[in-house]
Amino acid sequence: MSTTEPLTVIEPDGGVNGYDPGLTEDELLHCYRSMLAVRLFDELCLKLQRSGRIGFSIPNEGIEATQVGAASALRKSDWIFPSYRDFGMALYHGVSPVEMMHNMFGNAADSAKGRQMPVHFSFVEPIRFYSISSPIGTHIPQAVGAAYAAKLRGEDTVMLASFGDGGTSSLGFHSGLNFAAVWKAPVVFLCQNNGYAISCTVEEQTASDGFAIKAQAYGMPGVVVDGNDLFAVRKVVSEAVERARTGGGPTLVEAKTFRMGGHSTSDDPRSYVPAELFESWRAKDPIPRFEKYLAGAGLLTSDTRANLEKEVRAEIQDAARQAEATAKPGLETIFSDVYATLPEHLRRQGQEAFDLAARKGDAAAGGGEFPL
Ligand SMILES: Cc1ncc(C[n+]2csc(CCOP(=O)(O)OP(=O)(O)O)c2C)c(N)n1
Repeated sequence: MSTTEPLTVIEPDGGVNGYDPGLTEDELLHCYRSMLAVRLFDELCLKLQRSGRIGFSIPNEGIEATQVGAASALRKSDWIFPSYRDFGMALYHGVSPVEMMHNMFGNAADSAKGRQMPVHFSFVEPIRFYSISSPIGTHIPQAVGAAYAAKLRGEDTVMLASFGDGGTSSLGFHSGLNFAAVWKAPVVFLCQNNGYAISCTVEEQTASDGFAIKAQAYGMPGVVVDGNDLFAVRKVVSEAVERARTGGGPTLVEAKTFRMGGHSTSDDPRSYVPAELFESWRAKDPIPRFEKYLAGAGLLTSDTRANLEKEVRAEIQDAARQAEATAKPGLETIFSDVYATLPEHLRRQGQEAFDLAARKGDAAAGGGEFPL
C-alpha cells in the first residue's frame, strides 16, 4: 500500500475549502448525471447478464468519480485509450447509452459489428474512444505512439491511457512509460488503483510503495489522488493534461479507489474480498459525496435527484430495449472493415460459410443450433 496521502478536495461534509473546479452549473450537473448513468447502466447490465440476455459485463460501481473526473479534463479533440472499466469516460463525452448497449448485445448496430466482447467499446465520435484491448496493458504503448505522432505533426492533442493496478505489471506499462518520458510525448497515464486485479491484491501486485512512485524511475511526475473525489481527480488530471499539451511530457496519476463489485459478471468477489473492506469503501461512495457538494451549492435537492434518477434510468432501460430489438449482424459482415482488399483465400472460405448458412441456417442468427 502506498504511504503517500492522496490529494483530496471534497470534504466529508461536502465543502471544498475554496477550490474552484472551473465548471458552470450545467457542467457540474452533467458530471453528476454521468456518474449516475454509469451506476444505473452497470446495474441494468448485471440484471441483463443474470437473466441470460447478454453474455458478460464489467462492474464499474465505486469508480465513477475517477472516470468522470479524468474525462472532464479532456477536450473533444483529445483521445481516450480506455480500460474495459471506463463506462463513465464515454458517457461523459456524450456517447449515448444506446450505442453502448448495441455493443453489450453484440448486434448489427454495434460499432464493432458484434465481433468484440461486450464492454469492448470503440467510438470515433464525439471523442476518440480507442477500441478496448482485452490483453492487459497493450493499449499503453499504443497511446504513447499516438501521442508521439500528434507531437510530430505539431498537433496539440493529448492522449489519456487508463489502466488498472494490474496493468502496471505488463510489459506495455514499462515500454510505454519509458518511451513517453524519453520522447516527452503528450500522454497522461491514469492508473486506477481499485484494490484488486481480479483476485490479486495490490500487495501481491507490487513491492513498491504504491504505483505513482514508479514514475520517478521513468523520469516523469507521479501523483496520488483520491479516486472517489471527482474534483481531486479533475484537478490532478487537468494539470497533467495541461503539462502534456504545452510540451511538458507525460505524468503518471494513481487514483486510489475501490471496485465495489466483482471483476466481471463471471466471479463472486465475496470469495476473496473481505466484507469489512467493502463496508469501509461503501462509506466513501463517490456519488453521495458529490451529492453533498451539489446540495451545499444549492444545485441538488432530494426531489431533483429523484427526478434525474428516474429520467436516466428510463433512458438506459429504453437503450437496452432498443439494442435487444436490433438484429444480430449478418454473417456476411464478418470481414467488413477488416481488409482494404479481402485476400482471395478468405473470400473463398467466407463464401463457403455463407453458402452453408444459406442451406442449413446461420448459427449466429438462431438459437445456437449450428449444423455441425
Ligand atoms: C496480458 C493479460 N494477462 C492476463 C489477462 C487476464 N486478465 C483480465 S483482466 C485482469 C486483471 C486486470 O486488473 P487491473 O489491471 O488491476 O484492472 P481492473 O480489472 O482492476 O480494472 C487479468 C489478469 C489479460 N486479459 N491480459
